[in-house]
Amino acid sequence: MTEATRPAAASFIKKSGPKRLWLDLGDLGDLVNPAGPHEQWQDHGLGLLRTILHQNGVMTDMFSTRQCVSWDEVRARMQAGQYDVLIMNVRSYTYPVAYRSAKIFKEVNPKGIVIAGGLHATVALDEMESVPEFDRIVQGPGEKNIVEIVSDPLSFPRVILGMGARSMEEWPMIDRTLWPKPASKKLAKKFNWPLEPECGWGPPKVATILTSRVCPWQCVFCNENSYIPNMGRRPVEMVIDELNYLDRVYGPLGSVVIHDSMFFQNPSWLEEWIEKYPRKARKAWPYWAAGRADTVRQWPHLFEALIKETNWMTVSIGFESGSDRVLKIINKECTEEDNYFAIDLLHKIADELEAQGRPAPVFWSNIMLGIPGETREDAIKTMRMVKYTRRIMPSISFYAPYPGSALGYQLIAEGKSLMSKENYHRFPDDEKVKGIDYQFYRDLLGGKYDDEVNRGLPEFARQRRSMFLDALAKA
Ligand code: B12
Ligand code: SF4
Repeated sequence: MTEATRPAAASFIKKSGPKRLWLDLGDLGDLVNPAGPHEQWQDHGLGLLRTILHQNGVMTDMFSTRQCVSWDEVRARMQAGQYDVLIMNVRSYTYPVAYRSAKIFKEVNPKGIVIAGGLHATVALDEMESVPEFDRIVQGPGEKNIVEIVSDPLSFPRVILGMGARSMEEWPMIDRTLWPKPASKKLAKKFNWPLEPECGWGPPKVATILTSRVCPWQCVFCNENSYIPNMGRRPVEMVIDELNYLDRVYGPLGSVVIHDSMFFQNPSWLEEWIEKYPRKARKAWPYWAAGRADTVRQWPHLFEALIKETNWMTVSIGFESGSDRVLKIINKECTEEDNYFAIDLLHKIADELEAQGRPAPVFWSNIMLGIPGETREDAIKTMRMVKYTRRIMPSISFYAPYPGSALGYQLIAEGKSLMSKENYHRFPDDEKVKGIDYQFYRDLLGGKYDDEVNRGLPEFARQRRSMFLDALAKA
C-alpha cells in the first residue's frame, strides 16, 4: 500500500474507540425472501471469528447484505452506523458482493478501514490487491490473530498472514446469536434462528456444524487442501456436547447438517462417532454429511453402520460424473465402478431399513456437467447414472472454474473463465467457461436425449423422470 492510500491512524480512531461492522455477505434479499434454501445457511467463519472477538472484548456490530433488498439500503445502514472499520469473510462466490460493499463503505466514510479476510484472499490475492478499497487483506485462517488484527489493523502491513488453530479442539463453541437474523416476518416464522431452517434434508429445527476442516483428496476442480491448512478434527465428544447444548437451549433439534467437505474420512474418528453418538446425544438426530464413492467401497461396513446406527440419512456424494474419462480428467480417483458400487450398496441398505419400517436414506448426489474435455457421450453416461439411482436428490451444476483449484487456475490463465468480479455466480445456468456447448446441456437436462440416456438401463430406471432442469444448482 502506498502512503497516499494509507489512512492516518489518528483520523480513524474515535475517542470512544472505533466502531466496527462485520458485514455478512451474500446475495441481496436472501434473508428476506430467499431464492432457495441453501442461501440461508449461516457462515461458520463469521460465527467463529466474531465469537473469538467478543470473548476478547473486541466488539463488532453486524448486518448482512442478505438482509437488505437494495444497495441503497446497504449504504443507508452503513451511514446510520457511522462505522470506522468494515470486516468481511470473502469467498470467491461472495467476492462481487464484498467488492461492491467495500466501495460503498469508502464512499460513506473515506477514512474508514476495510479488512477483508477469507478464502478469496488466499486464492486470488492479485485480484484483491488491485482494489484500493481493501486496506488490509488477510490470507489464510484467522482464529489466532484476528483479535490483534481487528484491534489495530494499521499496525499490520497491507497483506497479512492469518494464523489458525492446530486443531478444531481449540475452537470455542460458536455463539450463534452473533449470526444474522432473517429479515422478514414470513421467513422468521420458519427460520428457527439462531438455528437454521429446513431445506429438505431433514426435519426442523436444523443445526449446521463442522467436525473436520479439510478434505485430503485433490480433485482438480476443488483441491481445498492446497489452500486451507490441515488441522485436527473436532473431538467426537465436543461435537455431541455442542449438539446437546443447542437442543437444550434453542431446540428441539430435528436434524443436523454436518458441513464438512469430507465427513467420511478418518475411520477411527468415525468408529468413535458410531459408538458415542447414539448413546450420548440427547437424540440420534438424522443428519446430512458428505462421503466419496471409492471410500464407501473401501469401508462398506463402516458406511452401513453409520447409516443404520447413527442415522446418516442424507448421504452427500460427489459422484460428479458417470464416465471414467471425465473422472480421470478431474482427478477424482473414483471410477464408474466405485460409483455404481456405492449406489447399489445404498439401495440395499435402504431396502433393508424400509422392510423394517424404518426411514430409508437418500443420496444428495453432486453432479457436474460442462467440464472441459467432456464429450456428449460422457454427459449422457452421467445422466444414465443419475436415472439409475433410485433414492436420489440430484444436485447438478455446470462446472465453475474457481480460483484455488488447479483446473480453475488453468482456465483463468488461459482466458477461458467467464466468471468475473461482477458475477462469480448468480444463476444456476450461468455460462462459466468459454467454448462449452451449454445449449446441449440444457437440452440434455430438458430430456431431449432421453432415448440415448435410457440405453442399457433396467426398466425401473427407464420409467423415471427424464427432465432434470429443476435440479440445476448454483455453482
Ligand atoms: C459449508 C460450505 C458451504 C455451505 C454454506 C456456505 C456458508 N454460508 O457458509 C453451502 C452448502 C451453502 C455451500 C455452497 C457453496 N459453496 Co461452499 N463450502 C462450504 C465449506 C465446506 C465449509 C465452509 C466453512 O464453514 N468453513 C469453516 C470456516 C471456519 O472457515 P472460513 O469461513 O473460511 O473462515 C476462516 C478463514 O477463511 C479466515 N477468515 C475468514 N474471514 C476472515 C476475516 C478476517 C478479518 C480474518 C483475519 C480471517 C478470516 O478465518 C476463518 C477461521 O479459520 C467450504 C470448504 C471449507 N473447508 O472451508 C466450502 C467452499 C467455501 N465452498 C465453495 C463453493 C465453490 C461453493 C459453491 C459455489 C458450490 C460448490 N461448488 O460447492 C456454493 C455456493 C454458495 C452460495 N451461498 O451461493 C468453495 C469456495 C472456493 C473459493 N475459492 O472461494 C469451498 C472452499 C469448497 C471448495 N473447495 O470448492 N458451501
Ligand atoms: S471434491 Fe470432494 S473429494 Fe474432491 S477434494 Fe473436494 S471435497 Fe475432497
